[in-house]
Amino acid sequence: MRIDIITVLPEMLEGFINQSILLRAQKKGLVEIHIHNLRDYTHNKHRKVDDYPFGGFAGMVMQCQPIDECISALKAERHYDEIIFTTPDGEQFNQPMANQLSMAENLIILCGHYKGVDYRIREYLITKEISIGDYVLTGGELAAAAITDAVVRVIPGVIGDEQSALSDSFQDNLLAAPIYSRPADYKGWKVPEILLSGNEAKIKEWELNQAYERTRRLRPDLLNKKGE
Ligand code: 6GU
Repeated sequence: MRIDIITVLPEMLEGFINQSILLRAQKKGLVEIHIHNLRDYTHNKHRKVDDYPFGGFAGMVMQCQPIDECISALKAERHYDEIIFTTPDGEQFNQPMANQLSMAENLIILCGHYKGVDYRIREYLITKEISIGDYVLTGGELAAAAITDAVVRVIPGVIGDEQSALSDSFQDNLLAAPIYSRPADYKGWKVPEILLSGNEAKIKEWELNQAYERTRRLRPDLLNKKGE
């Protein structure tokens, strides 16, 4: 899969995508992530990408031309399954959306600046608008990073033990059970006895009960979604 991210703050994303699991996924050839600096698509001396809004409103607006030319250049090379715009008024991102996007061949993510993008971009070029939650960030870069991370990690082969992506919290609308490592007793803080028993069936049963108990207590809303 290939992800093209368009931003005015490329450094913010470069660091993020070249670390840890995202870096390894790229090295393994499971994903290509390309960051595009929107300023490279301007034609003015100061590489300016925004201008005053019509109507006398406050703030600045990212103009159509650089965004259109960047997206057009990408679309001339390959077909894109979705052209995503990150914005707080988009559809709320969740695990099913990440799973679905992970099956795409090519994605564009345009990092939005709220109020700040000429609406014609959204009307004519964008196919999907995504928010990562009900709060406002200064820009869409952090949202693009979150989406990229969640999408890439569910691509088969990205996480060593494939089971582990499937058994995540939210994959089945259940929170994960608690997990522990050695030592079994640290300063008197003990690991649940059952996990040391070697009884696989009992351990599985404990894990599922814990998952239900934690979901009921912390995220009862998820139980209503089960089986949806
Ligand atoms: Cl996608 N962008 C911005 N600027 N703020 C957000 C967001 C996106 N999602 C939640 N808050």
